[in-house]
Amino acid sequence: MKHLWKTALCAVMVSHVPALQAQASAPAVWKLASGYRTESFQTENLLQFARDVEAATRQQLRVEVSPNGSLFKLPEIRQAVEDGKVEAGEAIMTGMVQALPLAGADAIPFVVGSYQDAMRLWQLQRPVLERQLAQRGLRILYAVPWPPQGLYATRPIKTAGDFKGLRMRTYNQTTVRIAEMLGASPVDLPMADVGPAIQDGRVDTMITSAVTGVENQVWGPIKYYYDIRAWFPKNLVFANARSFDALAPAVQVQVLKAATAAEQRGWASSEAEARKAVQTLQSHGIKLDRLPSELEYELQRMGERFSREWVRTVGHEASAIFVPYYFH
Ligand code: PCA
Repeated sequence: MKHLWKTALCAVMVSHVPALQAQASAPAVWKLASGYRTESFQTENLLQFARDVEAATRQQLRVEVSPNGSLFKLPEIRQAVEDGKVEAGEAIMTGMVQALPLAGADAIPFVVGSYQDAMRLWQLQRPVLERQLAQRGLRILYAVPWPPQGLYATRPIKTAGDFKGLRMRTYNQTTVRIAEMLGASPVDLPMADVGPAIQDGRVDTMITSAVTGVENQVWGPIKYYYDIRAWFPKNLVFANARSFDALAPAVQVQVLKAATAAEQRGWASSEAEARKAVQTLQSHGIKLDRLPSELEYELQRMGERFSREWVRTVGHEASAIFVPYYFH
């Protein structure tokens, strides 16, 4: 009986093969929305991913990357992909915390101190996030971290009190909370607006990567950079699951292969760019300094407070990530 079933199933499958082949030969075009500018190492990696997909699928799938928020602004990208307005997108995970609290693990200060730690966190986050994104009809392609987040300031920071009243640039809900904890006033600005805001004196301090400081040429008003490695936020590249499922199986395989390669390449370039960027900041007269150990300690305590708040909002899934992160 079992055998008969199998034969019947095979017959059905065979009768569907021509349809599959017909589908496979219809080239698909994906729009991929990104909120970051073309010259960013993240976007360069994304463009390489698009070229790889096109080459590996012999143009069965073309991925058209629209950087710089030109299709959708950074905070709207996840929803746009979910709604099928575009087939794929790239967005920073910490910007998705409202929909996916687990993504917020990326911006808990002073938990992840190295690329190795960041990779360990990603390996624990990925399966859980994959399930949650699947419920929203999304599929993860890859993630790449920004270099470690350092502290920039127009004047020396020596005590926690020095943040009081400073205008701190923030880039999402989590960084706003951090600014509040420090007693600074948050000034929410997309990355592309950071340069002018600093030059016009609208921002006194910020926590972001050295790479972002270089891309925005923050020298001049910014005099100090503290390499505090506060967190390693990742950009996530993802697709609408229906769009992905509509691809021929062989094309799907190539997309995932190119995604794995993009992830590896992206992590390596993030690390290399991080080193270069700190030197560039210094070459433009920004002083690379260390915070006094007492302040470092206070910031650690603040990080713990932040993580308690986060665990409370996320619930048991938070421990599914942090228990193995800390104890294995
Ligand atoms: N650059 C982006 C996100 C994190 C980073 O290093 C920004 O500042 O918006």
